[in-house]
Formats: sequence, structure tokens, C-alpha cells
Amino acid sequence: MSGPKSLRAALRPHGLMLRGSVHFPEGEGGPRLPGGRTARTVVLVGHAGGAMWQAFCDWRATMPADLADPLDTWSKAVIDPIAAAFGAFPYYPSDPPYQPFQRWAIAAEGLAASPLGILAHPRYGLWHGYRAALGFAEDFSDIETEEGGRVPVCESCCEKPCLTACPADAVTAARFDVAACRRLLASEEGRICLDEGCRARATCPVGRDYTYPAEEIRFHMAALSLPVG
Ligand code: B12
Repeated sequence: MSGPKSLRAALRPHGLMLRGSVHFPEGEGGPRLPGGRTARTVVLVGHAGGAMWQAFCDWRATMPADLADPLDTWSKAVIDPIAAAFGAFPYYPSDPPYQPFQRWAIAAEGLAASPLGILAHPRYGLWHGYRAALGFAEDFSDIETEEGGRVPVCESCCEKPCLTACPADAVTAARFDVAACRRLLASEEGRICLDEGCRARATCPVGRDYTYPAEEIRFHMAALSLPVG
């Protein structure tokens, strides 16, 4: 790899960032690479706040209106060439078999799950995600994590407003009830969630400055309301 600094520079124009890395002993635990070896290093590529949305919208405007899975398609259009240039194999979060992105993020960034299932970040709150992971055959142990991780965000939140914000009680301390959420989204009462976003996510006091743009929120909510295929 020509270094984490140049990888960061290649990602930046697309509103993407290097979130952190996970390191695996030879042959143990890493995802499979083409040719049968397993990755020694997995670098997480992600986004926070609205940084990625404008880059995606600019690209989207040049594509056919009925393009399927536009955000995933954009991720591949942007990240495939970067992975090739850095000698990495790209994994994408929505491609089956699902790779353990959240487990990797917990290892790389020290994050912990919120009651919504989303990992809470001390700086970005619930307003961040992952677009790809780059698998390398080599062990690059000198890659730094974006600053901010390793603080158990929800543990130190006394009020936990997310637990009482959902009208369908889909968000509980024990689990996120996907079926209850989807029933609400399909009802008249759930229209406001589709238009303005998940109310539980919006009540999180952490990372409010990174709340996604309204159009991006609607985009993700529409995807969430689709039945699981
Ligand atoms: C399937 C899936 C869902 C399903 C969950 C079904 C279920 N009950 O498991 C549905 C469609 C409901 C869902 C919803 C959402 N998801 Co989702 N989802 C995934 C996906 C594609 C696979 C999860 C998986 O099975 N992984 C395989 C196992 C082996 O990986 P793992 O890391 O070891 O497993 C962890 C997860 O499974 C997690 N988990 C278990 N149950 C649930 C339930 C939910 C809702 C989530 C988010 C996580 C989660 O706990 C495990 C241990 O940490 C991942 C991407 C990925 N490849 O991981 C995104 C992913 C987990 N989702 C993500 C997001 C952001 C969401 C939504 C917020 C999308 C939105 N509308 O904006 C919602 C959350 C609900 C809300 N309140 O808004 C992000 C989380 C980023 C983060 N900051 O942590 C991911 C990583 C995708 C990404 N591109 O970044 N999701």
C-alpha cells in the first residue's frame, strides 16, 4: 500500500474516510481474499455527517433515473478503482454473504452498539456508516484510527431518550424490533418517520452536528421500509 495518508487523500474527494483497521494473524479470522489467502489487514472506509451525500448526488445526476441500488452502485464505482490502485480487495456491506462490518468497527474503533443496533460514535453519534472494507494480504500495523473512538457512549447516557421516542416501541434496551419498526413505517402514523427520519435516532444527544441532510435521511428510511428480500 502506498500509505494510509495517500489512501485518506484518495477517499476525501468522495466524502469518505479511513475509519480504522483490523489486523489478523496469518490465516486466522480475516476475510477470504481471491486466490484463497485470508486478509491480514482490513481497512474500514466510511462516512459521517453529510460529507458523502453531495458527492453521491453529483454522480447520481449523471446516471439513469431508474438505476437500482444507487448508493451501493456509487460506492463500487468510487471504491473499486481505489482498492485496485492500493492492491486491496474490496468488500461491501450490502453484498451477501454479509461481512461482519460492525464487529470489525468494534475492533477497529472501540465503538459499542446503541439500542438501535447502530454503533454509537463519541463524535458522530448515530450519524455515520461504512461503505466498504479493503482487505490486504499484508499486515499494515501502522494505520491510525480516526480520532474519537474508545468511549462507551450509551453507557454514560443517563436519560436514554432513544428508548422512549419510538411510537411503536421498536427500540428497547434489549433489542431493535425490526418487524415493529416496519409495521409502523407501513402505517399512516409512520409517514412522519419516512419523511423526517427515525425519531429514536434523532433524539440521541451525541453528534447532532453530524445529522444527515434531510434528503439523505429520507433515502435511508425508504430503504429501511422495504421488506427484507
Ligand atoms: C441486515 C442489516 C440490517 C437489517 C437488520 C436485520 C436484523 N435484525 O439483523 C435492517 C434492514 C433492519 C437494518 C436496518 C438498519 N441498518 Co443495517 N445492516 C444490515 C447489514 C447489511 C447486515 C447485518 C449482518 O447480518 N451482518 C453480518 C454479521 C456477521 O455482522 P456483525 O458485524 O458480526 O453483526 C452485527 C450486526 O448484525 C448487528 N445487528 C444485529 N441486529 C441488528 C439490527 C440492526 C437494525 C442493526 C443496524 C445491526 C444489528 O449486531 C452484530 C454484532 O455487532 C449491515 C452491513 C454488514 N455487512 O454488517 C448493515 C448495517 C449494520 N446497518 C446499518 C444501518 C446504518 C442501518 C439503519 C440505520 C439504516 C437506515 N435506515 O438508516 C437501520 C437501523 C434501524 C434504525 N433504527 O434506523 C449500518 C450500521 C452503521 C453503524 N454506524 O453501526 C451497517 C453496518 C451498514 C453500513 N453500510 O454501514 N440493517
